[in-house]
Amino acid sequence: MPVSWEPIDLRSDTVTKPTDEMREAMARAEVGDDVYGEDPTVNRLQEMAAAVLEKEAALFVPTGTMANQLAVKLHTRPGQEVILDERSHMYNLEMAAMAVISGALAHPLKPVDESLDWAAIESGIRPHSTHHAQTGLIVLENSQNLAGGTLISLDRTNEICRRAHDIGVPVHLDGARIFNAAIGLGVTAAEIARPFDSVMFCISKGLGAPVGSLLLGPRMLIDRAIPLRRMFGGAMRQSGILAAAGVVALEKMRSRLAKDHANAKLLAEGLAAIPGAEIDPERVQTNILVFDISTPGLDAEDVIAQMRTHRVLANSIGRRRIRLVTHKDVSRQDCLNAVETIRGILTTHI
Ligand code: TLP
Repeated sequence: MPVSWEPIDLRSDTVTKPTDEMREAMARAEVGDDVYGEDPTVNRLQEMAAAVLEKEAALFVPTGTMANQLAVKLHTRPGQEVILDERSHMYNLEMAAMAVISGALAHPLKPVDESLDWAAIESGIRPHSTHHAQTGLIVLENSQNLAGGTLISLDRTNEICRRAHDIGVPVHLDGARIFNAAIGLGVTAAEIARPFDSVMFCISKGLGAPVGSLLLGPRMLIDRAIPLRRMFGGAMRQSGILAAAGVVALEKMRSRLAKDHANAKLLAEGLAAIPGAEIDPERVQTNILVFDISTPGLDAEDVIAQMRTHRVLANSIGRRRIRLVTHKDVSRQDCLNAVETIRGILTTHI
C-alpha cells in the first residue's frame, strides 16, 4: 500500500488548499483593474457577500486583520477605547494594530461565562469625564477562536447591539468564521450579522479560498472604507483571480462546514477518554477545540513536538493548552488517527 506523507494538519482551517473548482474558476476569471472598480469578478464577490449577509455593501480585502482594522479606523477617533473580549483575536493576535494605526486603546474585558454579555460590557463603559477615554467601538467575535470555537447566542448579540446603539456606540463583528457560527447556532449568517454596524468574514479559512476577507456594512461606511483600504496598502488590481475562488467558496463550501463540526466533536470525545488530556466535548460547538495537558512535567510544546514526529500538526495557545482545528482537508479517519497519536504520547508519560 502506498504510504501518504501528507501531514494531518490541525493547526488551523487557514491551511486549507483551494479546490479544483476554485483553481479552474481562478484560471478563467474575468478581470479588470479593481482600483478603478472595474474588476467584474471582485464586484460579483462583493455583491454576493452583501446579498448573503443582507448588508448594503461589501469590500474585498486581502486579510481578516485588514478588515478588522479598517472597522476600527472607520468607527473610532484617536484616543477612544475599543471594548472587546480579553480572548479576542483583535486584542491578542493583530500586532496591537488598533493602537498603531488608529490610536485606539483596547479595553479587554473578562467574559462572564462563554462570552461577554451586556452587563459586562456596560461595566467597562467609562463615564463621560475629563479623565476617561470614551468608548468608540465594541467588538464581538463569533465563533470565538481562542475560546475554543464557542458561540455567542443570537439573543446575546442582539441585546448587546441594541443596548450599545441606545448609547450611540457602534458594534463590529469579527465574523472570521461566521458561517461556522451560523451552522452551530442553527440560524443564517444574515441573522447573526443583522444588528451589527460592520461585519468581517474570511473566505480563506474553512471555506477553502486561498486569500481574502470581506468587510460589510452600510453603503456609506463601505464607501469610506475604499480610500482607507488604499491607505492600508490593500488596494489590489486584477484581484478577480482571487475573488473567483471566493465566489466558489460562498456558493459551494458553506454547507459542508457541518462535517468539520462533527469531526471536531469526534476529536473531543476521543481526547476526553485519554488520561492527561482535559476537555469537555459538550463545549465543542464548531470546528475548533482547545484541550489542556494535565500530565505533570509535560507542556503543550513538548506534546506538539512529539505529534509532529507522527505527522500530526497542532498549535499551542498557552503553556498547557493545545488548539485543534478541523477543516475540509482533514477526514474523519485523520481525526481518529490524531486521537491515537495523542493517546500514545500522553499515556507513555504517565
Ligand atoms: N486566525 C488565525 C490566526 O491568526 C490565529 C487562525 O489560525 O485561527 N479574526 C479571527 C477570529 C481569526 O481567527 C483570524 C485568523 C483573523 C481575525 C485574522 O485573519 P487573517 O489571518 O486573514 O488576517
